[in-house]
Amino acid sequence: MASPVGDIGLIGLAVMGQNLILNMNDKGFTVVCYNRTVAKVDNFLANEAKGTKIQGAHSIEELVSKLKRPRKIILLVQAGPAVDSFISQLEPHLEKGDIIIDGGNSHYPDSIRRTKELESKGLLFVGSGVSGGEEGARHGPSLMPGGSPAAWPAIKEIFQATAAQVNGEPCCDWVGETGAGHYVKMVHNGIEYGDMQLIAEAYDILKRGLGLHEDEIATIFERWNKGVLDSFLIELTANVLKFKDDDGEPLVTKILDQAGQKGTGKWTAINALDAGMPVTLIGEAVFARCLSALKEERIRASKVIAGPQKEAFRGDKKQFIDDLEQALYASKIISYTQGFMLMRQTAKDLGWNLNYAGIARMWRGGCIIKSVFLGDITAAYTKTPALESLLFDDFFNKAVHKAQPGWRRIIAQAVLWGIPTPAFSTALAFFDGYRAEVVPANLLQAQRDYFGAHTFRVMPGKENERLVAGKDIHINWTGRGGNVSASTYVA
Ligand code: 2AM
Repeated sequence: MASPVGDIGLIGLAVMGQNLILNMNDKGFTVVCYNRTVAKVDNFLANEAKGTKIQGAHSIEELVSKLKRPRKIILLVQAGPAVDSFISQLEPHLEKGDIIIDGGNSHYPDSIRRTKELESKGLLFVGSGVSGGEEGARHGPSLMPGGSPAAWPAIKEIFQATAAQVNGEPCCDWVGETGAGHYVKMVHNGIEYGDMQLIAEAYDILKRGLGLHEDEIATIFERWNKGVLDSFLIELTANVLKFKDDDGEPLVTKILDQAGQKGTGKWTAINALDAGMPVTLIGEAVFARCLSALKEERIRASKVIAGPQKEAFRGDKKQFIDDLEQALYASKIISYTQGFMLMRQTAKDLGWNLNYAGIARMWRGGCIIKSVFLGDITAAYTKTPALESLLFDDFFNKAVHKAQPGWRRIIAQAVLWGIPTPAFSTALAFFDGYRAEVVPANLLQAQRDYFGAHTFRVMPGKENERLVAGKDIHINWTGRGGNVSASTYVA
């Protein structure tokens, strides 16, 4: 039998799979493809893959037999049971050191489980985030591989060549252990929710606050796209705003204001709650979509709940628009600060060594949140790999200080207008809380101890005979009831 020619195998010939195969083929790799509905293999070979080096297989056995060792097989199938089904079909045909890669939208706990299961059988597993949609898959996605570290040297060349390139650097690097690749993809999607919500709030302020037309707003976004906000989502928004329906009206004004969601933002918010990390902006972005979905109820409420009297804007419009740019920028800095805080905490909880500079670099191109801004985050984490918070980095610290006055003015004005800015506002609330040496949690602790004998600790410097440092103290606040609380020092 002839020696195998395939550099990599790919199972799943839906659009993402087909495009990724064509992309890898363009980069000079020989890809062998397979699909559950086998007719799709022949169809693909006779059409999109015609005239390429792409090979087909009509069974799992044939697929495996056509691959060079260690064998590398990417699954691009529906997340869930289909992935497990293909893994168990592949296993009997694979040998020690072979690599199964899941490039689908799997939830990271599944990837943690699959890494452990396959490693226990001598095989290697990679769960890779793939971002950038069909276009990205075809011409260069952001690839976020994590899983068995031993797999990385074997797949590095193919992955980095296939990924988007920014300034000659691939938007793909090793993310970390077990489920880290799919985890980071999930956080990417959460951050995407936040970025989109911030842009939507800026649009609302410009439209309902300043009373601007979509064409004028598009021009503002185009200008912003040349500055600190330079990003795919800002560019896309300008294009959306300019797009006209057949009657000349901006099409966006005819779209029902009820946002859908597929769940990755929600997963990120749930993870933030589980990790105990204040990732408030993504949370608000998810809730804003939930509120939007209550269309019928909002219509009823709009008839019976009045807001403030609408007043025309009498200030300096140019200054206001510049303030808004700064408000968006500062809020975005907060959102990414929170996202990286979450990744750090999860890495700690799960024992992952995450490559933060690498993560920012992977997101710089190929994906929905790609931006110039991510280059600055890459620089911050390259300079200080163990950076505790983006706000401690000089560049971002200066940026947020510069943005602060305008950011506050925008939120104040929006509040007076009655225009909701959940993402802008929560970013500022986080900022003010984060920079506060003392927050009113002293009172929360007193309340908890008052009603539930939950105890508290003494503030350093305020110790005395009954308020002893390092002890869980309970006070009998009312002079009634018991002094008892579980494992407590009773003062
Ligand atoms: P199909 O073409 O045979 O439907 C996206 O739906 C991809 O996932 C397709 O390649 C599809 O294969 C595959 N897929 C979806 N559910 C599957 C399952 N339960 N088992 C195997 N493949 C599945």
